[in-house]
Amino acid sequence: MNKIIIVSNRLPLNIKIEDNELNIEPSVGGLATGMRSVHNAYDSKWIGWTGLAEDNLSTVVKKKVELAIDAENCIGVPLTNKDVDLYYFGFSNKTIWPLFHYFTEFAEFKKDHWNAYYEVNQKFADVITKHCKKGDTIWIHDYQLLLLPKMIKDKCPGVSIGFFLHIPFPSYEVFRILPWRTELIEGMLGADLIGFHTYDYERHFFSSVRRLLGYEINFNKININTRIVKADSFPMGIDYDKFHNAAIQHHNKSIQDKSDIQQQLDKHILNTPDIKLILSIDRLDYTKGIAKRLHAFEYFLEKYPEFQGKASLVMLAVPSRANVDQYQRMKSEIDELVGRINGKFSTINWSPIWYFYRSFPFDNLIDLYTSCEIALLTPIRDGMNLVAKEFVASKVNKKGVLILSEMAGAVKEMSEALLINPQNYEQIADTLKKAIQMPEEEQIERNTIMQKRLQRYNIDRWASDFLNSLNKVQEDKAKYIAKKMNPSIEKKIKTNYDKAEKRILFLDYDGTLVGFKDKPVDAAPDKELYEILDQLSTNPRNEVVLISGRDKETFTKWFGNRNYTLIVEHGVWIKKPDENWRLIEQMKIDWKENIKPVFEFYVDRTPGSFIEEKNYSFVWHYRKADPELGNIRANELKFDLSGLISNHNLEILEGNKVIEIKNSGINKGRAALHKINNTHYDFILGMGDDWTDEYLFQDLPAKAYTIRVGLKNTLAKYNVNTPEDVRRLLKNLIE
Ligand code: GDG
Repeated sequence: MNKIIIVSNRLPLNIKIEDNELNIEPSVGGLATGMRSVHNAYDSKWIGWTGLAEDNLSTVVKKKVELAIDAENCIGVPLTNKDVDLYYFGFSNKTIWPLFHYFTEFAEFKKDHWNAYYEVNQKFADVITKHCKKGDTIWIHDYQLLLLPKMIKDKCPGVSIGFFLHIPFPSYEVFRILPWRTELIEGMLGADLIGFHTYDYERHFFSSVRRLLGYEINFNKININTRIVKADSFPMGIDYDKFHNAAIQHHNKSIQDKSDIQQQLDKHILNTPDIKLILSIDRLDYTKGIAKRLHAFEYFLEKYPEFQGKASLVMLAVPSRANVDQYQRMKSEIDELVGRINGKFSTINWSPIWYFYRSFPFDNLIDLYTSCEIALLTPIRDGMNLVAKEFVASKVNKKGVLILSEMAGAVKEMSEALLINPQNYEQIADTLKKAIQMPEEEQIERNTIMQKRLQRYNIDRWASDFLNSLNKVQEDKAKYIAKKMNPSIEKKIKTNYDKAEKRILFLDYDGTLVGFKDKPVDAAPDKELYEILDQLSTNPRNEVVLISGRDKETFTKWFGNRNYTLIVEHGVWIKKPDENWRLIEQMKIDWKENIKPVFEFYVDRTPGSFIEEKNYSFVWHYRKADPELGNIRANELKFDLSGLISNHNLEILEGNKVIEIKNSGINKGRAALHKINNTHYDFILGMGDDWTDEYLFQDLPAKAYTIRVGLKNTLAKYNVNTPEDVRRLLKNLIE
């Protein structure tokens, strides 16, 4: 049976060894909690590091660990202390983490860190490929394993791979700083589906793919030679019921069942009934904006002194990555700030900040979520921020106010929160005042909307959406595979070709007989191509028709003296062997003088682009322009042209990095029909690579063999991958 393999840097377990005995507990944190439900719901294995370095374990303990995690359906990837130091604390947390969160000044670029990152990704790949088989689904998580999808795909092309990035994907201008940027992107593209929390991260990713690798992107699908990779946004949800129900139970607890923390909180609230508790919970990380939050809170108390003694910040900072320098420095800075602010404002009865530097058990987390009326979450950058969602889910009576940084991915789904810029102390101070004074009806109104959304798009929905989307990619692939040329179809075509008395072959040129070049003039026919076409056309039973969007001058130069029929400008002109060019249909060209300046305007504004003028059309080429700008300008040009062409019987064609305008009703299908009209052919072949060839596939008689080059949705009966495949197929016919 096919299974799901979940892969993350760490297994979702905390393993402690005391006196050679193991103590295993489920670990906390967004990814672990979120994926646990997938792990339980499907027949799945979870592969990751145990958190125990190999060099610290005796053989006996290693075996014990292996057995214990096997009971949890987990498989360990053995890592040494050195691996963890260079790959995890090094490349993952000193290079990728800061850079992807726009802390470029913290990013280090060390070759030995990179080497270790590569090697550890390879170690993961080795364990996974040992345990997976064709048809399995592998879901890889996060920034520590960006190279892994490709490593697995190269070795096991038959598995379906999903990758989810839990942190932001930065803008190209930041991503390009990385010396190993191409390797990382190529690594990710080994996946069949790549998921991000938000559309912004997705679009940054596309921009890097376009600029670094030049792959064509159609909506959210990337065409990579013989593969299609899809990227999409899946905002991660929470286990809503778990938080909501825990909060309900919490309210029903008797005094003696309450935790120490809760009793202290209750006492404090009882002594100072109008106190407002403001909560923040984060890993102690520079991306979370903890120091800025403290400065802003200090500023709030100064700007609105009436709240001194009436508002306290309850701040839980969970220790994280304490081996990394920046985290140590930040910890000292925060300790000092808390001390200074408390020293400055505290009274006998009131401290402005209650600071906890540790991890709390889940029940205490609920104590905090339910007791604090306001949450102040101010990340400088945050992939999503689950704490914001958990706080809102825990508000059973719907009262409470969430203040959330606009730099967190979660804002996209939580626009009813009070949004702030974490750098703007003025705004944070004013927003705190607004939150404290917000009428209850307004709180209920805002939280009701957010709760509904969080309940609907919860963690299970997130996981199933991702997995369904991954399945869909596989189904699409299956459709292509069904059309893919194979030896038995080739044999059938060859047999029918051999039997036929009168044959006609319609062959598109660019992208079909030759590959694309930066400049169209560089795509001239080579010796091999002439040989193939000449041999085909000297057979008296054959008629070879080159059918292209090219102009007649170029085709005259290349093929004017050959024994082929030429159809150019998408079906405007035809030239039979030894005859002159003639128009297939009469057309007007008086529109050209009005349209030309529009094209010239776009050439001036888009470096690298140029115009090709044909007798009955203009083509704007932007293959050599900046890919992002090219796409934007192409859309603008289409828009401008569509406003101009009404009543002129013109149409706009969008080809591969080209926009063309020409008389309408003229296309390759119509031209091909014109050619075969009234003649009986018992073998018809049509080959092309872009959507202008779809007219040909559509209009040729049903018995024709139609073949599209490249993995695209097509009306053609079959798909081949490249122009090399086309040539091989033609050579096979000649033999
Ligand atoms: C990364 C991305 C993205 C926290 N303290 C305690 C505790 N927690 C739990 C919270 C929450 C999780 O940890 C933290 O999740 P966040 O989303 O807030 O932040 P990161 O750890 O940075 O997570 C982030 C996330 O991945 C998921 O994709 O949202 O942007 O940076 O669930 O409840 N849990 C317990 N005790 C604590 O003291 N039990």
